[in-house]
Amino acid sequence: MIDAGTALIAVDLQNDFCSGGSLAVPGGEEVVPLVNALGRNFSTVVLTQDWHPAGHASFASSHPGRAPFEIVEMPYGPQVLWPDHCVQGQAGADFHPAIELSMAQAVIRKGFHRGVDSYSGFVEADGRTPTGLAGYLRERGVGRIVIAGLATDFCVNWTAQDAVRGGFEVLVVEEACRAIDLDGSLDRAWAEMNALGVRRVSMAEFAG
Ligand code: VGL
Ligand code: ZN
Repeated sequence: MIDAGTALIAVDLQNDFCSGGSLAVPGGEEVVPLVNALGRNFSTVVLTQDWHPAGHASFASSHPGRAPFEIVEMPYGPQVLWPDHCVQGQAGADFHPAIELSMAQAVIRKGFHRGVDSYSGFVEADGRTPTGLAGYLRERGVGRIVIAGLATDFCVNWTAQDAVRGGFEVLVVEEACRAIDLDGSLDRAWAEMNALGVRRVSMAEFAG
């Protein structure tokens, strides 16, 4: 068992990011058994859940004349437009049925403000609205965070970066993540995480 000062954060393991979902990440469901295996070795496990209201600003359908994967300028910076996904209360927003939910002690929902996206589990895309996750972890004595899930180049990347900025030591388990990879975003994500001191690790470090 890994000490309680190290938390596993499993990012956005939801139906819409798996095969058949509206924003399917290639191979997304393949990480589910890996995350389950990790989770069994951690005493502190948190799940994040992308949780958008209908008509969310990150949906291309909310921007007349725009198509998914185009980029628009929002008050807080550039925003990739996505197909409608992870709409509150719909099946696409549910966790993948094979995730062992019993291992998770908290679910952090994000992206619920209509006008602001939140790839990060810590801070919304405006760069200043916290979700409360840092305080939750700190109060529980967590100093080290291990991240797995979807998608490597968006929600995993932003969560990892904000975790470093929040003062945590951060490790990302590469095989337990899958990427969207838009125009080189996966390589950029690893470069950004690397520059901040995020450690890229393999399953063998945490699940035997
Ligand atoms: C995500 C795009 C939009 C993710 C969430 O989980 O990486 N990507 N919303
Ligand atoms: Zn989203």
